[in-house]
Amino acid sequence: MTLAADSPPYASTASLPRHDWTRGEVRALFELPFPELIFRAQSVHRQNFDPTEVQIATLLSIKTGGCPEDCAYCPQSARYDTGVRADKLMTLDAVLDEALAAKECGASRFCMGAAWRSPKDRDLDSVCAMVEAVKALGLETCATLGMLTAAQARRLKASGLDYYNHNLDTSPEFYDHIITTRTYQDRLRTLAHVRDAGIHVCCGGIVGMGESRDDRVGMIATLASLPVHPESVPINMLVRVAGTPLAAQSALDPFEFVRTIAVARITMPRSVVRLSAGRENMSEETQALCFLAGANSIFYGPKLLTTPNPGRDRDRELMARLGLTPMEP
Ligand code: SAM
Ligand code: DTB
Ligand code: SF4
Repeated sequence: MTLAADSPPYASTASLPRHDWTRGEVRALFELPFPELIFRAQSVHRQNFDPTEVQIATLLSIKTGGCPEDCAYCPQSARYDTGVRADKLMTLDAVLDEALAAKECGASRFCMGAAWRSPKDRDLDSVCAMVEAVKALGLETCATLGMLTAAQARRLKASGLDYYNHNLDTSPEFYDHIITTRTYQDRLRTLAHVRDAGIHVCCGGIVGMGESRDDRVGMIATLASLPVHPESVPINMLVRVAGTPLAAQSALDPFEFVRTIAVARITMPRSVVRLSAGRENMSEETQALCFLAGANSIFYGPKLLTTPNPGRDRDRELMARLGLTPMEP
């Protein structure tokens, strides 16, 4: 949307992002009456973004399944019997075909995900070639490959990687209930390597894993206290996959999910907040509330990494009904 001269000055009234959010302050936001919270989130959103624009990102699993880690939510862990087959790394040509198709469907960002604890250097050679080729198509590039060393992050940067996704997933306190094969500190270290290499950070988490509201507070407070806020903050609703330890987890109140989005928006005002996994089982009304609460990015296309996502027709129709348009890169 082109802004007329008398349109709201989206950027000019915005205050500087804060990095000293206390848990008490974040908790107080979560506890606001719903209309007050949404109003605050909308106000911050409009000061920083055009509220009619949504970023369209596409996800491709370039290496599926067989992961040695024990993340309790994940269908790709080799420890759980989820029916996900372990595949080899895709070829460059196959990845390029998918990237081209994503571009033709209107995506501006292409995210490549691999089910690794961390990439081997030989794998990284292949991924760097993919990043270079996808970027040459004019797409923003993103990868999520697990833990990185500082040198690996620099190599990815040199190949043209724009974003690296590495989620904190939950609060430091709840983390050990969900993953035992690596620590919160490991996650923070990789994020620092990515930041130091000059790659934009995509970092968020999952809600609905049986965590308490205090854990959601702890997750958002940690993200909002990073020295630089992640440029992208994906908020995932747990996709309960049969065979994983969280398969029978009870569903989270959708309003609590919307609250999490709103609090992310308020505390990280200039970050793009992605309404990430979980849309397939979410009503269109809940998704609309997420956009009102400040979400301004989605994954577009019928598959996430291994689980279903709404079809493109459904999303195009929803965006049209809500008057939303794709954000330019
Ligand atoms: N293996 C790498 C890693 O874990 O960093 C990259 C891929 S991993 C699948 C990327 C993210 O997907 C996870 O950090 C988690 O936040 C999200 N995810 C995985 N399974 C999910 C599920 N069932 N529901 C919601 N989010 C999920
Ligand atoms: C993120 O935060 N969510 C995406 C992306 N980053 C890589 C992954 C969602 C995965 C959902 C489960 C699956 O499809 O396997
Ligand atoms: Fe492996 Fe990533 Fe899944 Fe954890 S989330 S099991 S590291 S693919």
